[in-house]
Amino acid sequence: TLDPGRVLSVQSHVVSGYVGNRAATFPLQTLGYDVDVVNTVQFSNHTGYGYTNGHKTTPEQLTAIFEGLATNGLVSHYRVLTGYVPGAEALTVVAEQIKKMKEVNPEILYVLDPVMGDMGTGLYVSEDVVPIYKDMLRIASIITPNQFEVELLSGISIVSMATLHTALRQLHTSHSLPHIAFSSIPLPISLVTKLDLPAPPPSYMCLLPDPIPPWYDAVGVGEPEDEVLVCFASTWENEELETWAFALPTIRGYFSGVGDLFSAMVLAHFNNPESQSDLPPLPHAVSKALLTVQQILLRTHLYSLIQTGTSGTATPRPLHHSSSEHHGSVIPSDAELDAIGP
Ligand code: PXL
Repeated sequence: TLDPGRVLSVQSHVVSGYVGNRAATFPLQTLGYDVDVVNTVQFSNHTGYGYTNGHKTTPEQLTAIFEGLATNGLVSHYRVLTGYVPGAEALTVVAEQIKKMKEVNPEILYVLDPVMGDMGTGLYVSEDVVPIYKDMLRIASIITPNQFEVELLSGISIVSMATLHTALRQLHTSHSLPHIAFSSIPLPISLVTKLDLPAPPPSYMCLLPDPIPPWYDAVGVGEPEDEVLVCFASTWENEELETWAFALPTIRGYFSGVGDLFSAMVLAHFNNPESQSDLPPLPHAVSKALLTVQQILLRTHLYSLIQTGTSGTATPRPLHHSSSEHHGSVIPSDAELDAIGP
């Protein structure tokens, strides 16, 4: 039998910084989950630094870990999450493990984050993982790709709302994939409110605070008039597609591990009896996840402003620390931050 409070998280470990399991584990624990952590790599730091040292967990080592868990009867996770797996052979071992778990318990909730790269950075895993991820789509309950990953998986380049819609529909229909949470794409707000999508149009949810706090622009949160991030969630059920769009303020900073935190929070809030609402399961989980991510990013951004003066760059750390005076007067209080939300 499955334990609804247990999570199996298969992602990277970095010694310094917070991506992969280092971004997912603690937030999941604060929500009460018992998190079993398999590290696919142990790196000094994330790959965005340009230089990374450390090692990848070999396919044999991953097989041994899964075997040990199974032999001791320790595989009863209802929630399973996979993220950064840099090589095809290792990913095949992970896929086989999840297939085995699903054969025994088909109701397992499997959130697949096909971590492969980003629009700015390009591919940061071996390219032979792409066909394996395509094959894994049929065992996933929810996938949490970014634009780069949707394009790789669907083979469709996203240049308009119509092509985005076609790509999402293709991923759902050709792999019987129930849910996609497409982590955000920057769009002007004017576009979002009259989304030119083919039918059915998405339900639109605005996660921008109203009114916009006076300190927003001063600390580097984009004015919603010109820049918002839009996240799309879609559910394919009874041969029908339902879509939701969420608008969020852009924070002008450089962050890593945001997608990893997002996928963990979607996993945590989907079909969680302690976290229910009137919304269907996917938009409920996505809105909860987005609000958590937004709060953490805002606090990280403000912390970085206080540490570094004006750069607002979370990582990699600047070499020179300057004074925090410049922003001192506009940094909002915890109470002001807590008040943010739709
Ligand atoms: O955030 C995705 C991610 C996970 N793990 C490692 C990474 C990255 C992105 O750069 O380098 C090791």
